[in-house]
Amino acid sequence: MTSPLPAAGPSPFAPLLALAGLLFAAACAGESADADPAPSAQTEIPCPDDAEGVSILGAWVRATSNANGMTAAYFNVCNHGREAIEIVSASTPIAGAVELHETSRSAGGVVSMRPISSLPVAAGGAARLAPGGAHLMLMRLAGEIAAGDSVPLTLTLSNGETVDVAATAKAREATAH
Ligand SMILES: [Cu+2]
Repeated sequence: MTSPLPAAGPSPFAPLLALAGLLFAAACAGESADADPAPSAQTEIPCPDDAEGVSILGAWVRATSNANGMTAAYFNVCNHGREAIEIVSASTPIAGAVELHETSRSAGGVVSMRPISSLPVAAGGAARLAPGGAHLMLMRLAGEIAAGDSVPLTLTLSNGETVDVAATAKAREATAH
């Protein structure tokens, strides 16, 4: 996939905002193209027994050379508490905005993606953010994200607490186009 942005130098925000719809569509297509065709075989999430509160496991961000563009972040969430919680927002210093998104595939195989207001995690339960499903969409990136980079994420929970996690950037795997 190539950048939808024109090959220009630093540009003001106005053209970027005008392109926001296009960028969104491109990011959605890129996200869904990596959808795992059979994720149901690995739905078990190994949560640590000795943890408290909320723990975040295996956080990673898809590396991208598209500065000013978008990418997605994924992780597993374990809720060790006795109360259900929701992830209600997220932020990172390297992106202008972060949204919670859900990718779904219709019975006819049509993949679509939409913002969701929160991501619930049951008491004693877990949730998985993974390609083809829920993810964080990092938008208006401050620059490129190279494989191996560490991306700091701050998650805000419905109880007002925040959780900091470092996500490791990984290259897009086996992409031919
Ligand atoms: Cu998305």
